[in-house]
Amino acid sequence: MRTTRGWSAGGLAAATMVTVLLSSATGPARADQTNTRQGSAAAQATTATFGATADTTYTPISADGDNGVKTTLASCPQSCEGNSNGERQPALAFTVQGLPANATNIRASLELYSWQAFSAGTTVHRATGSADGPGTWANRPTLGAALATRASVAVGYNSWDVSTAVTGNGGYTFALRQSTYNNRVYWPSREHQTTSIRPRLVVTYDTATDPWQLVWSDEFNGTALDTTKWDARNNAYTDYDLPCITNRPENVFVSGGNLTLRVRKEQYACGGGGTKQYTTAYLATDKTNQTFTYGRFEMRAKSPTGPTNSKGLWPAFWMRPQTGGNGEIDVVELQGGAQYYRTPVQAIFYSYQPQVKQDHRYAMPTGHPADGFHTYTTEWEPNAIRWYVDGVQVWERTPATTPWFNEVFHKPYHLRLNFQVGGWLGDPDATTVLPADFQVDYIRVYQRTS
Ligand SMILES: [Ca+2]
Repeated sequence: MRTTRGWSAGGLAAATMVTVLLSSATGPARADQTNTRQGSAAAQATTATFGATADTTYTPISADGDNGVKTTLASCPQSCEGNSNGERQPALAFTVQGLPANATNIRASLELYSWQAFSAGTTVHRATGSADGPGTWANRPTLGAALATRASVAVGYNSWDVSTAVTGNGGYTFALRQSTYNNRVYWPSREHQTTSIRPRLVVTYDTATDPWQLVWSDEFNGTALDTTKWDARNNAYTDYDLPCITNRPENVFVSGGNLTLRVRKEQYACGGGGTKQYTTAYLATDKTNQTFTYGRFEMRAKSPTGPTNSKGLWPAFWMRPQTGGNGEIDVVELQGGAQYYRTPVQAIFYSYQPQVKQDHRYAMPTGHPADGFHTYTTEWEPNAIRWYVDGVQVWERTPATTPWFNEVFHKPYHLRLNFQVGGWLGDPDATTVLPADFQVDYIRVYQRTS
């Protein structure tokens, strides 16, 4: 084992990785899958009940359960006192509030209580206009779309499905139009002394509960690398690629919301490695003791590996056991050059000598890693490891696919971000545009709570 300056395991790991990726790159790409992230869509239903904030209380009739002042609504198609047009359409206003931003599948029912059963058909409409007052014909609401109809009135709460009208927080006014039964139907108003029979709007919604909870992240929103999280190798080099690794701002910096790993073409005296023709950056969390056993590891990044200008460039986000030894999880390898630029690589390693590994190339259906920011995610669980590109699952490994899964994937791993130059995929040539920036918007680590 050749030892590189300052550390050895990482260098050897990446060096042996390259050979195999080359061999697999010529094989047919696995068919793309379209699964979405697992475990992220569990829904929990919540019900909220709202009382009316206004209604067209009808007061003068002390009959049919009208037990006092402003305690009843009345509906009727005709023969209503004080209503020369013979029709009364009580209106009720509600304010829906407190629904969370991630509320989905919102359902709502308007519920009115009746003391008696009637053969009265009633239709609830969305309404505009005042719902506050005696409900006189002159002040009647303007009826909007019919939402729901009941053929009769039952004793107890009667409900109308108004889900199509209730879309979230906000004010909603409904009017009740009675089509049959030649008399009034009385309904307790919002001011009825018995609170348990007042009008209500029952709203039920789902909230997606994500079992993956954020446990660690670097959003790179400051002005300097957070050295409590990352160790930036300095004045180091590997035996498998060309550059000198430095922690200078010329090679690694945080600005504009991104971490940038920059490869430069320059002559640089690199310790015992002599003069190098390129410089680069290499970050890891082993020395900062940021380690994880299982979790969802996600990077949002823009790679410099475009179709025509990136030969010999190779950014990567990967993980290694904190104690060294066997095992490696590559969230993504973003290899440059015309042959590779569209196919981010997913990989796992058991050992380097002899080399035992499994890998996969995902051909992005449109675009490529250099055309903008993309997300690269690995979900590492006790019985499966899944890879995603832009939220689409592209690969999965399990103990069934990988005989050595259980031997190496149940121990703490640390994170690595590096930007290789040259090596087994070829060195930069005259077409390679330098400096080249590997821009990382964030690194996030989630772990399951359930
Ligand atoms: Ca950011």
